[in-house]
Amino acid sequence: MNYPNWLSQRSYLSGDRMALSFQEEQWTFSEINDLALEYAGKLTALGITADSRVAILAKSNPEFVFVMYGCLHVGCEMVMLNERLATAELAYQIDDSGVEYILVADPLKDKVASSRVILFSEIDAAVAVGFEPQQQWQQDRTISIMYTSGTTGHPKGVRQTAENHFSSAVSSALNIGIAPDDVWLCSVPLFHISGFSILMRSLIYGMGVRLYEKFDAERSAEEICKGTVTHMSVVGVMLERILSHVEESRSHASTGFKAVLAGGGPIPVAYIKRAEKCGIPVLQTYGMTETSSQTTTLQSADAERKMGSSGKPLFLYEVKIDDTQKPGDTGEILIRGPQVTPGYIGRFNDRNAQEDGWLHTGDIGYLDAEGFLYVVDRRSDLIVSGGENVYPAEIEKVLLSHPAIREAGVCGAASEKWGEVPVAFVVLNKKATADELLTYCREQIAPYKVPKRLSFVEALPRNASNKLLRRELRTWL
Ligand code: S0N
Ligand code: AMP
Ligand code: MG
Ligand code: MG
Ligand code: MG
Repeated sequence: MNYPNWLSQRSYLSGDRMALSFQEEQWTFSEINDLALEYAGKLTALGITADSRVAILAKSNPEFVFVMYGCLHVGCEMVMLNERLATAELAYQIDDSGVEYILVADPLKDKVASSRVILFSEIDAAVAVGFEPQQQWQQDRTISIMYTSGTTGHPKGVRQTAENHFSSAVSSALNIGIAPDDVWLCSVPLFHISGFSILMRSLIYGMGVRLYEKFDAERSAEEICKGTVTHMSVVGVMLERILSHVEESRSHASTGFKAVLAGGGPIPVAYIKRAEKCGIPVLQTYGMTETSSQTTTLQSADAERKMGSSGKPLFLYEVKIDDTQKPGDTGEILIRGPQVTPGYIGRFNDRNAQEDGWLHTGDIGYLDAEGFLYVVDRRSDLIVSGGENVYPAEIEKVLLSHPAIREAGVCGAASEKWGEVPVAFVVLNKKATADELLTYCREQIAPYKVPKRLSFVEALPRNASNKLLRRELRTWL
């Protein structure tokens, strides 16, 4: 099956509706489509075709959206780079994905050194060639690729197809509902599926997006209380900061505000209770890069009765717990449905994303007797800091590459500010200070991955086969 071109079709069906607003500016769907066609003509002039794979590095602003929508028209695959990553981490993803070009917003140009870079200003300056968009999009076309780390410390590039995004948007609508005047506040990064999925919903529903380049808790609280937006996606840390502002100003959500979609990691029950007092409905969700956002979502009607649950699978999806007999039994969460990625690119190209048709998430949970999912533990060793994933193996690898470090172990520690943060234990083989080692880390990994604490120890906990016991490290905190 094919889809109509989402940009052309949306512009044809509801071209006059508000598509995007940013600061004081706003664009309708037909204006957005015209801009996307203009960008597609410029990208074509620069040599990008439907067979190309390009990477994009930018902050979440309209220019980024127009470049992406230009790419959507062209039909190339987009590797979405996380702007918080360090140069070496970006270089890995650029190399692994084998992209022809890297489209970089000018303020970030120092982050990538490659002859394949095309700056946004160069795209802007290019002379567009006439561009005829494809009227049909294939269902299995890869639209976006996002890197997500794994237990090995090597990030994997996850394919997200048109079908993945379409079924995700439709399933979300069947659960949350849509109305013509809905506006979704987006201040989660567009390079994460949390943000990108808002753009996909926008094109598929004809829904407006209120975009922020950077999360601003105070202004988000204002938009929610004034009802200038109807929905917003948040991770736990963002929700907490918004609640603090609403509580401080003794205000209340507008009745026009419908819900926050809260995910990316566990949302403390205390936040949900506070949100209720502020009149902010919270939809807790369990989703991931491999499923192009939500797989299960808890409706607000069940929020109190099923406190702590991430809800039921959306209409088209299935969830089961591996190797269990009855409700309440805990095991690995398995997922099946049209939102599940067909697989990876690059060095993990031949790695199956599914076994017997099911995505093995590595997350641990149970289904209650009514079929509500409770996530009780995350993928082995995964630390979620403010909605960003941190894998101990990735940090340990960097620490071990320092000449003064003989052994390194990293685990997550609870944090009031970020939910959880990485902390490191190291065994030295020659003298070094913690400052010196942390500076070394800062040069090679994103700031949120740099251990918040580094302790020197005599030895690390290991089992009989010398495997590091990270869980034991947690008892040292
Ligand atoms: C929480 C955010 C907004 C914090 O960023 P903030 O406050 O803007 O920080 P900065 O001013 O940039 O920096 C200040 C200092 O803080 C450090 N820092 C920044 N972020 C972190 C962090 N996460 N952890 C630790 N430290 C951090 C900076 O380094 C700086 O420190 P110094 O000065 O020392 O350098 C920001 O982190 C953020 O945007 N987080 C959210 C990211 C996100 O969207 N994650 C979700 C990823 N997962 C998915 O996409 C799948 C789930 C999903 O799809 C979903 C998720 C949520 C909601 C809905 C859905 C859905 O299913 O649709
Ligand atoms: P990512 O691939 O970066 O999108 O991360 C997805 C991972 O975040 C999941 O595999 C879970 O480990 C974790 N996660 C997402 N949503 C929840 C949730 N509601 N509760 C607990 N963990 C979650
Ligand atoms: Mg293509
Ligand atoms: Mg991730
Ligand atoms: Mg990440």
